[in-house]
Amino acid sequence: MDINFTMQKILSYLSCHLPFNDETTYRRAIVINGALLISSIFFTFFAFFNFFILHRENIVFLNLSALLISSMLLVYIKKTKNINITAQLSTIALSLFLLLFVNYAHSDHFALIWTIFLPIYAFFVNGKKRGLYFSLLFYSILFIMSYKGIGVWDEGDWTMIDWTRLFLASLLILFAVYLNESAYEKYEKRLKLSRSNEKKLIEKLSQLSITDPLTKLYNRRYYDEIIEKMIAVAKRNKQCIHFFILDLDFFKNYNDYYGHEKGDEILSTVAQLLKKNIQRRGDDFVFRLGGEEFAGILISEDKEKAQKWIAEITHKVEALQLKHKKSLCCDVVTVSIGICSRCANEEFNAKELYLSADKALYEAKLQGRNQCRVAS
Ligand code: GH3
Ligand code: MG
Ligand code: MG
Repeated sequence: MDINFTMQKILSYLSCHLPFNDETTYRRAIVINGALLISSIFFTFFAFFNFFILHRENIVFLNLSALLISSMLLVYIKKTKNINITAQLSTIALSLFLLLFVNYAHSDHFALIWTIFLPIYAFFVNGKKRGLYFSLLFYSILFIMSYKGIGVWDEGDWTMIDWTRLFLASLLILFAVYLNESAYEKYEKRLKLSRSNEKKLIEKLSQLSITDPLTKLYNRRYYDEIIEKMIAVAKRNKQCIHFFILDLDFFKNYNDYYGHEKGDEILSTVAQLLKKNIQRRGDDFVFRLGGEEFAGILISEDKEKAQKWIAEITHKVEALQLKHKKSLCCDVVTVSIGICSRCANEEFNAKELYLSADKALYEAKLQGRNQCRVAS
């Protein structure tokens, strides 16, 4: 038998099959369920033992009441998965049981020893603050009760020294569990903080890994990642996908004449224009594929309208009137575009889409640049 596997099964059962994303709740669920389960078994045994062997009917009544409450709480926690309420109810039940038990048994047979379980349980399942309230309330009653028992309990054998021992030992255990819980809560807070920082960092990193640093557009990596998905979306929605590649005209000449920095500014300006005009809906994307080459994806039913909209980009870039003295086609910065539109009923894939758009772009360049060509 695989011990680890069995233990996992037991823990999963005791944790009410809660997801392991909140350690505190998970830990509390296990402790509460485990305690309720064990007490149900023990109280069944004690009830039999006290009734048939010791003939202590008073205690039997107490045992059966505890068994009933434990079982009811077990059903409650399984049904509602409300860990907080069950924690409080079970702590109250345990306090009442221990106080009644001490009241019946006094200090006979070390009966008082069982009271150490109250602070341990209360802190474990309720946390530092509520655990302290429950424990202090419990001890206030216990200490008064046991103080009143001095010279009375155990035919006068329960003395002031015994009471002082109980008092000191109880305070000591209360202090120890309080410290333990405080340390745990502090550690947990820190863990949560570092986890949330880690999450933010991962989000930032993954955002960075798909963003072009200069233009802040999506990069080629993201294009590779998303293109298949977008084709699937278009096919599923019975729509058309419009893919285009945009390339700046005579951009090498621009760099050579105006300098690389000015060239970068042009790239950013064109990128912003693209973003503003194309990436307006959730299904539209623009990318910087590399160098002075951009791409875009649009999904829509109306093929002509989409192509017209994309072709408009050439006019919009020209309208920016960014001086380009070394362009051989105009005196301002211009772009050439190749579009490939494919609809759900056609057979195509990402590679074909790209090659067709690239071919159309090549034709646009060949035809004199500053224009848009649509692949057949
Ligand atoms: P065509 O009209 O045929 O596209 O000619 P072109 O000069 O634009 O094309 P070519 O491929 O010959 O040159 C591309 C130039 O783009 C080369 C390089 O100077 C420029 N470039 C590529 N990446 C960057 C960049 O990150 N910043 C800047 N400023 N320029 C870049
Ligand atoms: Mg170019
Ligand atoms: Mg190029």
